[in-house]
Amino acid sequence: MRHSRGLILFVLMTALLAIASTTAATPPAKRPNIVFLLADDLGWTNLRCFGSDFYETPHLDRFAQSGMKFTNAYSACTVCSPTRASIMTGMYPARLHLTDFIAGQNRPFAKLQIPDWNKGLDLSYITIAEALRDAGYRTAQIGKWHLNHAGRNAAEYGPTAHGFDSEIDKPRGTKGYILPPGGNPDGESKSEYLTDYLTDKAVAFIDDAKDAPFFLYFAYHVPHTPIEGRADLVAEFTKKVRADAIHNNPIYAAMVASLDQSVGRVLERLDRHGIADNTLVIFTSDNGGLTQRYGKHDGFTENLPLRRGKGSAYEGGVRIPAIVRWPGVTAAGSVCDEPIMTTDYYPTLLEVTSVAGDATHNKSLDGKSITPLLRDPTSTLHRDLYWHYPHYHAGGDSPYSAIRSGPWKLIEFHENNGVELYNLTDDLGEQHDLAASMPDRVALLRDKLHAWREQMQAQMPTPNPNYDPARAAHVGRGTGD
Ligand SMILES: [Ca+2]
Repeated sequence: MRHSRGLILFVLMTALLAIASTTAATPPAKRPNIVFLLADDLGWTNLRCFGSDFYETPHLDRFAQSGMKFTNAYSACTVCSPTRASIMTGMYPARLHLTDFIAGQNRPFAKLQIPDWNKGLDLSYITIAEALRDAGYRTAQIGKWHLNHAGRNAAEYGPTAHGFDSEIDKPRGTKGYILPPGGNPDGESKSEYLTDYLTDKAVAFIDDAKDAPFFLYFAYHVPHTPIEGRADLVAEFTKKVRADAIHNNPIYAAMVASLDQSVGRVLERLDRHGIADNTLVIFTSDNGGLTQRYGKHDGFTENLPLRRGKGSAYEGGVRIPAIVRWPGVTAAGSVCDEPIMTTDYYPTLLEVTSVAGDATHNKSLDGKSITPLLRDPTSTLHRDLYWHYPHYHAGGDSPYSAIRSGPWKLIEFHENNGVELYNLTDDLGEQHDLAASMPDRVALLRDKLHAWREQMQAQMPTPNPNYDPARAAHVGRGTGD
């Protein structure tokens, strides 16, 4: 009896001492590293863990299992540059007046004339890279930027002008995704496929920066056109094509596989250095998958069950995969259905890193921190989301604005001021336009959309004096990619 009482006391004392020593030994919280992985034109269903029936993404699937998957994640725009600007600034493209891919597309005889928009991200904005760098982070940009002012000195508006300590993109002489012969002599992979080359640079940066808080913004080119995969992967997927699958392009599958392998290598590097537990990793895309050009289905990929793809006002244009892992916060394998947008990452990253940022810039942030969702995926952000695209696009629709409010989505097409209304909970594929049967709901949402456009001082398209119905689809000079 006495013996057991003594043992209990001993155990209690040991436990108390252990707690005390743990408390005393806990170092001040280390600021987390940030790794932001951005795919280009990757559609909502284009990962296996988001429903692809053909593409293989084992590394991203495992990553999703270790973090939080967002099923209602949106790009701020249906094309590249504006979404990238929204990530860098936390603001809506409409507010930035940067609303199309740089340099955009000119339709001289279309019904509407597009506004005179900003073809570059002005230096007056404090990008997330600048905010983090000024707080002591090492910052690196690797891959595609697409925020340069067209026709001006690229270095003047490139990543290093916008807060990145370093920037690396494709080497000179690269054709599509293929480096010039001998173009990657120092790379770990020795591969002459662009994605592998950029991944070599990304892991080399992590090797070098592992002891400091760092922000790595790795913006892939895949799976954007040209559709061109690494030969061994194309051969592998060519053997696996199935006639009954929604996704059936082996070259596109090879590009997605390259992306997946790259994400695997980046995540492995964090593990190897023992810094994964102190690194927040975001994976997402900049717009939906490209499914058609000039009204013709191009067969590259599909976003089904979503309607349409890149360039379009429908969900296929703007709903994208998103996975976030914040170790110690996001529950492994969790799923969040609350809508989020690429504008949200700026305030989220400020909060996660405890960086104040620039007070003036922050007053105009349109995004909301998603940290409540990362802590509890069932919580809500209580807000509506908006899009404004006063442009024509080869992939899809004419100029439009849209709002998502709860399950409702209202699209306003500027050529005729017509509206379409969908309930995304009942009708994810946007097949049943409810506008005619729900005039009150339409009026409410249209008022909200117009009030938001006023607040943004959004640029509107105007009637085109050179409108020629016979030549409306003609693409003039000044087209970009
Ligand atoms: Ca894109």
